[in-house]
Amino acid sequence: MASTADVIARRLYEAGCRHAFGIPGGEVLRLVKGLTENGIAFGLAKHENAAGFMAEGTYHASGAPGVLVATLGPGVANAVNVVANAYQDRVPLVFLTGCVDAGEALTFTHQIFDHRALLAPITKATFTAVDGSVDVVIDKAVAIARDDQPGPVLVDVPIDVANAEQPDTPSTRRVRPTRGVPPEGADLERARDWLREAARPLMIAGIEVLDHGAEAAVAGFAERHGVPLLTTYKAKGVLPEDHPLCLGAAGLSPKADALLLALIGSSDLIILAGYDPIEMRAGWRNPWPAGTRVIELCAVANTHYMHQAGVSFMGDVGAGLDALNDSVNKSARWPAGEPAATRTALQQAFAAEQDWGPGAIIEVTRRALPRDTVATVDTGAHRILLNQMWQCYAPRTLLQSTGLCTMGCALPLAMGYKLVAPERTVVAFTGDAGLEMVLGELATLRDLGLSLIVVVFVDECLTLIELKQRDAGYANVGVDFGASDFPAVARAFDMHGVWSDDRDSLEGALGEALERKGSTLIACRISARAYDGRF
Ligand SMILES: Cc1ncc(C[n+]2csc(CCOP(=O)(O)OP(=O)(O)O)c2C)c(N)n1
Repeated sequence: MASTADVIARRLYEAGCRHAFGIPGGEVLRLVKGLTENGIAFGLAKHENAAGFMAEGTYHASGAPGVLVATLGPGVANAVNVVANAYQDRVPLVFLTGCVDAGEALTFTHQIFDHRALLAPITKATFTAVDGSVDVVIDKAVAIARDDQPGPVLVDVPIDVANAEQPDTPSTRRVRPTRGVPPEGADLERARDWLREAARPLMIAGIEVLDHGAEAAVAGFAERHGVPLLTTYKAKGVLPEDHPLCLGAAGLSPKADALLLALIGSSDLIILAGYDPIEMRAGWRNPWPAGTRVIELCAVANTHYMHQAGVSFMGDVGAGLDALNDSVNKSARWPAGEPAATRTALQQAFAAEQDWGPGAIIEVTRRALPRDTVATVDTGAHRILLNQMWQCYAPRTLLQSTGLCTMGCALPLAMGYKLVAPERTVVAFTGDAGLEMVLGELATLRDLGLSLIVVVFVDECLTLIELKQRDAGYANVGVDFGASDFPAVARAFDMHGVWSDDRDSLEGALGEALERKGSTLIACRISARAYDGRF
């Protein structure tokens, strides 16, 4: 016999999980004890939302599902945002919660609501742990969380089940299924013909390339067939962004869209490699002229209708590209050189300010930090500019919320990643409002003893929203806020904190941060109008 908590913890451990995050309440104490006694360290956060992002950070570093723990009622309610994020951003997250027993819930109301009903629309599945079948429940939860498309699964554990002993049965774990069959038949022949005949092919890669470990297949395909590649924000770095075939990333920048959508418009074959349009603006609805040849390789059936493709293969993205590889085109692609011209135009459009501004901050930081730095970025004006300017040289080296686009993710994502990969340089970029949303987690950073670099774009404004407000001709309301002494706040949490107002001071602060044991916060003061016309 083993306790419920032990069974859950052991199955998570077998799935590669080594960290869980959350805030305990009486109803999950038994679970927390089980996790820690079975090799899964429990990280105490200040808010369940941030704890969920720490869990996501561990996933990007380890490949194992993130584990979030919250107690009943307010704990679950606090986690709604990060669960929605895991759903929209395709993050495998096992969410463990406690609840009162079904019988008790009939006559007891304090802190009680239906956790499963609350989270149903933003989870892939929800379970209530069942006495005698706890192993099946947790195995299913892990499998569903990891299956295409990855996402969050709730396991609500009633107190009497948490305290029960479970039979020590052999695992019923399902073998992870092989993804689909490679493309074949008439559609494959058609796709090969299209590739052979294409003079101006273009590939768009998205998150499913990362989910399927198809990065090398994408890079190899682009090079072999001379196909330029653009990516979503999540797939940045699938091809090193200084590679001549790489056109950078698209997502939220109208300025980048104008250049990239024009190139798409002149292409005669679009290859969608694991491209999930949940990251894209409305301008990416059917972004190519009607009749354009489009080959789609996707993990799940295209039910979003953001676009349609002439040929759509559902299955493993890498295997799909390999099947197309047979096709040989002997003539030069893009004889008029449009992709190279677009690359140059993008570089000019997103050149850094000569002296100081958000672009200069991004440029100086990219140059000062190692090539394999892992960056996280929060939501706001700074993120849009950063995605266009910050070059990634490997996948999963810029973490962010691109489906839900929530604020308050950059700091905890960086913390989770650094915990699993202490040897990597990890920098979190955040707006001042985004940081103030999760300021308490600086205490968690202190308690976890991590060495991070936090770069804050300080403009005392919700700039992205202020831009929209001004564009709409509305009065300035609810977007400006007062000055905070961020370096002093950092020092209060045992971090090193400095102001930076120019390129030299930022470069110096980053150099010192790299040498320092412990975390550094660099508060970069910029004007509230610094993003005007920038993206
Ligand atoms: C949780 C959450 N609340 C509100 C928003 C809407 N929103 C998007 S960007 C933004 C402003 C962020 O301000 P700041 O962190 O200072 O970054 P900046 O835009 O100034 O770069 C807001 C309020 C959001 N995306 N997420």
